[in-house]
Amino acid sequence: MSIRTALRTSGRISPLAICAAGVVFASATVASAGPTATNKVFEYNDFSGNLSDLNFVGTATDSAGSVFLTGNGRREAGAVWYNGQQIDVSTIVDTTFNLNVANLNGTGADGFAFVFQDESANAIGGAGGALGYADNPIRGDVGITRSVAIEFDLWDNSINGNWPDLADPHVSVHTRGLLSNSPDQTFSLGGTVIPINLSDGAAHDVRILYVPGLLQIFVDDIADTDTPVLTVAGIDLVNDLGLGDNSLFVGLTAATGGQTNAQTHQINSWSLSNFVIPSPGSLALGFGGLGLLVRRKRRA
Ligand SMILES: [Ca+2]
Ligand SMILES: [Ca+2]
Repeated sequence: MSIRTALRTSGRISPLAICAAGVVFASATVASAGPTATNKVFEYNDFSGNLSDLNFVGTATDSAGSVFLTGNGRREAGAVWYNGQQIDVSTIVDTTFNLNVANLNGTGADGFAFVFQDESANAIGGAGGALGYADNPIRGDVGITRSVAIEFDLWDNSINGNWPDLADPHVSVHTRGLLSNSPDQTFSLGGTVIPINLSDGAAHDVRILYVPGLLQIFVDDIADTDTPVLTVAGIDLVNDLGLGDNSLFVGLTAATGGQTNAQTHQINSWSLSNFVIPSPGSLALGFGGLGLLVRRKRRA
């Protein structure tokens, strides 16, 4: 698809237009300025093949072509990290995964998260409402340091009096910068209750799109022209996490709690691409700025 077509088919500047622009930049305009094309870092259509680039931590394991971050036992916490390389977060990062949350013994708890972190490829946070990425002050578990977590929280811990939380289900972006992460809503950069029952046992698609300065989260409707369930502006992973090398581990975490309503968290597929923005000055731009960049390149 050409940039012109990509722009015409969307009422706004879409990620597709940005990706299309990247192909053009790479092939025609900035061949001497370094890599600019969309780069598929990894793609697991299922988890039946070579998994040597994945680190399984805690209760996470692979079975029958899927990754199970937790079983449906109590107080489980699991994580899977891509360990083939750290991801360059000075670029656009576009990741998609498919999962089922099932085997509920009750109404379901606790949820899962996609996590950027600079701690280690063996990092794990607390169980229960800590979702495998965060502190759990009730249990004394310590969360993952230097991390930003996009949580998909399926249990409202405020009703237990644990910590401030949103109604379930909700999506929320959490960080404490260099300190261990926290599930407390006080440390959310943005969150919203979503009208999608992620605990229904069915497969759901999740897409996370990070442009330095802007984070967008899509659930089920994940096409470029779809509306994200949550957009958080003003987030810059390199600066917010004090990175020296612009790169982070990425992974998925999940947890169950002490109640009888534990659930499995089953990942069926996962892919990640990045796209290097060609202009050093464009790193702070959102989609509007990138759109200007696209149009400028078209005229050039
Ligand atoms: Ca919660
Ligand atoms: Ca929460």
